[in-house]
Amino acid sequence: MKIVLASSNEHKVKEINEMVSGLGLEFILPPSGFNPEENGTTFQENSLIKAQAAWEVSKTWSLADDSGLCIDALGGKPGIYSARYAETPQKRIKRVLNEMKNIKNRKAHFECCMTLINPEGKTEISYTGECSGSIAYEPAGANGFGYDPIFLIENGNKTMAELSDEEKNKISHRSVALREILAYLKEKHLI
Ligand code: ITT
Repeated sequence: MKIVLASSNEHKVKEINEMVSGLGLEFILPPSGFNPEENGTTFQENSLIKAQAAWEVSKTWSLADDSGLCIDALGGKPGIYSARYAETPQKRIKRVLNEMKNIKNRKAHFECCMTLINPEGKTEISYTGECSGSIAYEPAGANGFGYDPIFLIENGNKTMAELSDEEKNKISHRSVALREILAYLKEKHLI
């Protein structure tokens, strides 16, 4: 089964394809013309906007991933603005560390809302996965992407960027959401 992945983030595409290897599923990039305006106010709204945009240009199964880092002490920020919090990933990390300077409550979580649309254009399932942790005082590790170097995993003293791909894919917000999508597809005998 082929599913269009409504994303232009190569890291997401890589992680998702790693997680479905051997399942007879193939995620393909959207055809040209895919350029959604992410003007929703929640992960779920943006996820739906992206899935619908991918469906518009492909008219086939489409899956979107809208995700981000939510920090308790910052009232949930950067949240849906995670990808736009500063110009580059390094600058985004710097901004977060700066805003968290002198803040003791480091609690945070990653969120990922996946939305699956069928070839008729109807939403089949939308599910949000979370991964809890906290914000480190300085970056560590070189794996993963985005905010991984400053996200300390729960019950561990490692950042997400110090985990192997396999370790990250076992606990990530993305894997929690994807497992639900895969369970749904299996239940419907689609995979
Ligand atoms: P698409 O919309 O094309 O999928 P995007 O990167 O703009 O790509 P989002 O709007 O969903 O995607 O923003 C996600 C941002 O949240 C991403 O750019 C990272 O900064 C952050 N993020 C999401 N998942 C992450 C992860 O697993 N590790 C680290 N940072 C993550």
